[in-house]
Amino acid sequence: MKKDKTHIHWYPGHIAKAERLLKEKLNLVDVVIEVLDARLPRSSSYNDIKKLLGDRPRLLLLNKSDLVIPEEIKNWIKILEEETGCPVLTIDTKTNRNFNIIEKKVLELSEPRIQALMAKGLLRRPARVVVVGLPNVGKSSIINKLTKSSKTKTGAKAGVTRQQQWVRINPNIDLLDTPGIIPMKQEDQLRAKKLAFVNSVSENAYSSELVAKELLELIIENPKYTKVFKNYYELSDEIELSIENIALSRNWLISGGEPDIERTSQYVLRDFRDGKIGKFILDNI
Ligand SMILES: Nc1nc2c(ncn2[C@@H]2O[C@H](COP(=O)(O)OP(=O)(O)OP(=O)(O)O)[C@@H](O)[C@H]2O)c(=O)[nH]1
Ligand SMILES: [Mg+2]
Repeated sequence: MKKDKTHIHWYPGHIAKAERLLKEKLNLVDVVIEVLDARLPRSSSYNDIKKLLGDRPRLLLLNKSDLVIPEEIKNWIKILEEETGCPVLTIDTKTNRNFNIIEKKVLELSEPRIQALMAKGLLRRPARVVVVGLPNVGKSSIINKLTKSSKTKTGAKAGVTRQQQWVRINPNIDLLDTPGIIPMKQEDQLRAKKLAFVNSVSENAYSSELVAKELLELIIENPKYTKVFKNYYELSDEIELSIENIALSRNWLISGGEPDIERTSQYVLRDFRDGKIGKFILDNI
């Protein structure tokens, strides 16, 4: 059967299993660290997390903040804190920005739960923490930094992480060394597309040509971002921002001099994901 690659598909069987695995991990811990992609402060969050968490406190980390403009993400911190009632930090695993604050926040969030155990006559124990998030948001990179080792595999593709154990990252914090992977089941195609732009959707779920085209369609809605793209690909103001025009400008052609749409689409996605073109937040406030 030929795959329909014009829509991004979610697989219900996989989702049920992923939700069960996630729930098992969440049940083990006092505090949940939810990792978001700073380029998608809303679209990379998990709608159903409150239901899964019960009364467990949550810390939100906007990772990959090296790929966004600091003033733009500041607005989102306020919005997310108001909407969720959870503390929010912008971090990135490249410069370790704000990493020293993570443990402090986790201790603050876990303390009421530890106190409640002690009130029942139990001895103080380290807070138990798990890192959760969508594919490719940087969960493994964050766990590696927190455990200060490279035991946990990191990779550029969606869905690299498998198997688990506790790592004591501080005398008062035990971290699960494997993350909880949040399943993607959004029926919302715009959100699905945005996740594909940042590579949070497995690459065989869609065609790069379509995703790159739709990325440009979204960028064109924002004049400032359009300018950044045009500067990068050396397109003048009067030329439309399109895959064809980027191919022609860059001389990415197939025999006969036609624009090489497939290769150009892949290059545009790569340049965008690597932050080469510029810094972008793709959700609207
Ligand atoms: N620019 C940038 N890239 C990052 C950052 N953190 C992680 N990455 C990159 O993002 C990609 C995914 O990182 P991982 O740590 O493997 O992400 P993950 O959430 O564990 O991914 P899965 O295991 O596939 O679910 C890798 O190529 C990392 O190098 C960051 O702060 N900034
Ligand atoms: Mg991983």
